[in-house]
Amino acid sequence: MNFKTILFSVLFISVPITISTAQEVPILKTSLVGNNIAEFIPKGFDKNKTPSLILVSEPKSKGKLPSDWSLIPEFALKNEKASAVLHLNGDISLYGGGEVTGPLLRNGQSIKLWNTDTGAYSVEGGKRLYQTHPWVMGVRKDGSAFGIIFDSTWKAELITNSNQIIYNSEGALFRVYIIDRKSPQEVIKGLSELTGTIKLPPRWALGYHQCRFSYDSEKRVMEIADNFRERKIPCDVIWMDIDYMQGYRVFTFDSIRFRNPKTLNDNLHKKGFRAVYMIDPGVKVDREYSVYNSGTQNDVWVKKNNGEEYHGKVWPGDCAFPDFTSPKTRNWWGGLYKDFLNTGIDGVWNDMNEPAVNDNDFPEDKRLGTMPYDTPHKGGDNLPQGSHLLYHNAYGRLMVEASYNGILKTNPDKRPFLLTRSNLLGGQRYAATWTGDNYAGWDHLKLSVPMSLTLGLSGQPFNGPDIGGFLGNTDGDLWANWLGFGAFMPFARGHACAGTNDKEPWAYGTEIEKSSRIALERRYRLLPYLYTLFYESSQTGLPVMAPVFFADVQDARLRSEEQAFLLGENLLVVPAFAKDPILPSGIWEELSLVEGDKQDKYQAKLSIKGGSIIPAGKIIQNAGENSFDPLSLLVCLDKSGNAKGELYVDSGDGFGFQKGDFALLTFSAEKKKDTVVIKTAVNQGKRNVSQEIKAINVQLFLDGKIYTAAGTLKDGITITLK
Ligand code: NBV
Repeated sequence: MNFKTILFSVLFISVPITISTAQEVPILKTSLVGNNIAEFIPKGFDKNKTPSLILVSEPKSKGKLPSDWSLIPEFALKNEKASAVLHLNGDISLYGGGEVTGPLLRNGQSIKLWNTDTGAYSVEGGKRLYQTHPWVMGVRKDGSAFGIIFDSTWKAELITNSNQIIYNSEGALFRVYIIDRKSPQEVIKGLSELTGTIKLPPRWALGYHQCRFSYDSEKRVMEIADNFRERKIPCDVIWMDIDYMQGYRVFTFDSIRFRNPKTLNDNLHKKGFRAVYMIDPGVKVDREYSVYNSGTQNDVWVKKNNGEEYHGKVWPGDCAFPDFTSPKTRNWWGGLYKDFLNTGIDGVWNDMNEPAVNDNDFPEDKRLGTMPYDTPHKGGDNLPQGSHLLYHNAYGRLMVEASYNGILKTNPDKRPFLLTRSNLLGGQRYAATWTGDNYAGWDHLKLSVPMSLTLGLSGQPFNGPDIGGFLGNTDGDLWANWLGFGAFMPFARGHACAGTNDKEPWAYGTEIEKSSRIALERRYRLLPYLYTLFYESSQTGLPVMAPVFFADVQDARLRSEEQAFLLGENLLVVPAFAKDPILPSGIWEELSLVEGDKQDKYQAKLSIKGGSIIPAGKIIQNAGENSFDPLSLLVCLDKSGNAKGELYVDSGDGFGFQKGDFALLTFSAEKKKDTVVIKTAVNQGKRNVSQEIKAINVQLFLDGKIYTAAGTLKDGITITLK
């Protein structure tokens, strides 16, 4: 600590004022821990004060930092609070920070890293949300880029000014990792080398999800499901929000309204739906309740400094909270999923895991909305004992680790699908996410694009907003506009808060229902492409939904475009609301995927990139139906008359793909005089797809015209351009 005490004389009174200045902390060790990834360890860093919950594993030194390495953090301590600064030179576009409101381009922005239940994004002007991503990416003028991880979970703020990046924490010294590579895409790959990637989701999770707080009886759930099928609106998942529980007790079912969860789930399955149920961390303090009693017996609860159980109010009233820092607690929590999932539940939704605590009965200046900062957490294995100030930002992340492992243990042959509201950088390894409680307004509709893009640029590709807006009533116009592009976001779910109007695709009359059907049919046609993108993302960490500047990282015009976005590299999505979006140059041909889509004012405009082949399927009602009957190849040639694309195929669930039961097909097109020849090859994998993919239809988009041809995988296809 470095205190300067100044005696301040005001009139005749001497007032001692203590001013503390930050003390610089030298760097103890630097090394390369990957391809152009540097590690910086400040002197005095102690893993027992700042453990890493972000990195996938402990980095190993791979040699010395090159002498011309330019980005070096400066560490400091002030009143035992550690910070780091990076000085930037030149014109750099900044991105990242995870779940943020405000613009995609983060120059001149700041956020607070303290996971908070922030309905309508209203806390601190939307600068503090549900998740923590101490991560910034910078893209230089020439398209080369760097990324910085501040490897800490302590309460913090992150300031991204054009000339310096500042990370001020309220805790001990931490390590910094800097990736410096030739493009933002390579930097994101570096991020995933350090923090991991998403796991390949089950194919059904890429379909449309319908949610409400809450469909509150088995009967209502089936009515919703039946409506989708009768109206022929594609949908894969119906969600059960908290009202399915018995008095909000997690892992229970209401004895009247959800009396037969097994039958309900079976009935949903018969109609091609999956069922996702909510689980919160707060466990009702109730001595008649088996989960509470079992937690007490296993000594899993967070306890106060005086050794008493910490209790906080959530939905069920007074709750105890599992101390997820302890491996024993995580294991216990994971075990609770067994009987629960055995009712046929397909996926889990972890909510309120900031953790959010309702302390509204406290005077305003005493409210924290979570546990007191000094509440201790046990730790265990490689996590030290530590305060809530250290572990708060990791609470959701540790909860989803426990949930993920429990779900996988129960159903080892299925890919877990888990959605979480709170998380931490690197937590994409366990769960997908959504952007919390937005509201039904045009500003939040527009904001949902940069929010999702920024999560994708922060290692979390599997994300999306509550389509239609959660809080407040939604009108048909807003709904259809939102779904018109939301249908192309990685996680596509409609949701609605209790007390708001019905927000299903048919709730706004026949015109909007028709537009909703078109939007979702378009998504379902693109499932083969989308699934391929998720597969690639699970390998590389690259975002599924990417900013337009990814199309040309040297084109300075594109750096702040946040209305239009890319799906993968080959599809450009321009939402109907977009006014004068800045689009990448080069060949882009407009696509039609469903009859009438181009004429419908709510649909996003979709364009295929020159040089690419997008695999598409037929319109199906759920992801379990055969998409490839026939497979469509959408082809757009580059300037030299070539195009290529990929399709990943596997069984859609389970882990057979890890043993080779998949096929990665590659397609190529080549123009020779008046013909275009399309060839396919199996590039990787042992799956025989000849039974799945029998016929192929090709649509070639060339100079505003469409040419079609049909063929088979084996024979290849030739299109005559006359
Ligand atoms: O469980 C109810 C809601 C849920 O619908 C929403 O998606 C979460 O973000 N939950 C928050 C609790 C509070 C809602 C006001």
